[in-house]
Amino acid sequence: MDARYLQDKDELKSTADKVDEDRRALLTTGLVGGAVAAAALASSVAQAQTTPAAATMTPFWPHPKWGKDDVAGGSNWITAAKVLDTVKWIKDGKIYRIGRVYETGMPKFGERAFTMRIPGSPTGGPFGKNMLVYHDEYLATEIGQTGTQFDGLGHIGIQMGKDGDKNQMFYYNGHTEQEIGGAYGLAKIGIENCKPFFTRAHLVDVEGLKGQAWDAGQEITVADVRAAFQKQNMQESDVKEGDAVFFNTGWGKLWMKNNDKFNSGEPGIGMEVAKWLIDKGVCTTGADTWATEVVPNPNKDLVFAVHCELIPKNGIYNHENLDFTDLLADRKYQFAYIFSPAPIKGATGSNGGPIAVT
Ligand code: UVW
Repeated sequence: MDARYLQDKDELKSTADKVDEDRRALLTTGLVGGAVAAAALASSVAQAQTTPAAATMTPFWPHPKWGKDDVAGGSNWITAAKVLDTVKWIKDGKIYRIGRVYETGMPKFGERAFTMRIPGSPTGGPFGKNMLVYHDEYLATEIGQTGTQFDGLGHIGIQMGKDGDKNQMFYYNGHTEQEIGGAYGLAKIGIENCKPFFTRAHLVDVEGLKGQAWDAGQEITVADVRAAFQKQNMQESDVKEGDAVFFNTGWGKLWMKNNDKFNSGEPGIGMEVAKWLIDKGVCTTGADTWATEVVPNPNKDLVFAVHCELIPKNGIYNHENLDFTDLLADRKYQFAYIFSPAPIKGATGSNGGPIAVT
């Protein structure tokens, strides 16, 4: 074996050990800053694997409503009736972008990348007597997991056996890592199976409720959700099956202003609100944060537990890094949420340009 190769492997191992140390620091002492926090967070799920909770080991499939063969999860709620019901919420015809601009300098989780290149200047041409010249771009990124990102059903699974046993890592509807994993894309439950969304959405503005942005590690409770509904003059009973519920915490104000802080943790929902969302039968949730859920979780044993509860166990999607600034300026808390995930076969999620129409 090549000596240089062995040396590289040693370097890699010591980097991995360092990431492990960072991860433990995050879980035991809470937030740490910037890149260290991002690296720590990126690998923190592994920490919870060593002592699984009993509930984690209970099979969670088949999906009670969508059945064992389903691959579309919460997007199944979007029926013709749902679309027609949603249209009733469109009153003034205003369109709001609720996604972020994608750019290299945006905050990213862990070591994820976003690199765009436009070769040549222009890339090609001139063609024909009309002398057409053109540009095209090359993009290297975790395409479904950077910027405004929509987590698909193949993004999150739960290990229920020994480390590395791919037959015991379970995803939505009990699909195993062995079945779905693949270097060139997921063999099953890729984002191409998710149907387009056109549904009623409710924005829970907990920043508005408190009069200030929330801090990392602060958990939004059901009581907070109810108080925000009341303050916003909305009824909890307005949330119907197949609707979307989003959260504004104010954390999104850090986007491109203080990326290290943005990455170092976040306020968000915990298991209590996750269960409320499941009871309501939402199709998707989302927030102005990179995970929607509270990080670090106030329960030090839990890491991205809301992801586990919503995505593999209940087929509920999660739209992260949304931007509600314009909606909030107009005090629009209920709107038609319109989003069609890019149908990239075998992808774990989607980027894209979600809109709110009022
Ligand atoms: C993980 O990938 C763990 O989180 P997110 O969905 O927030 O990117």
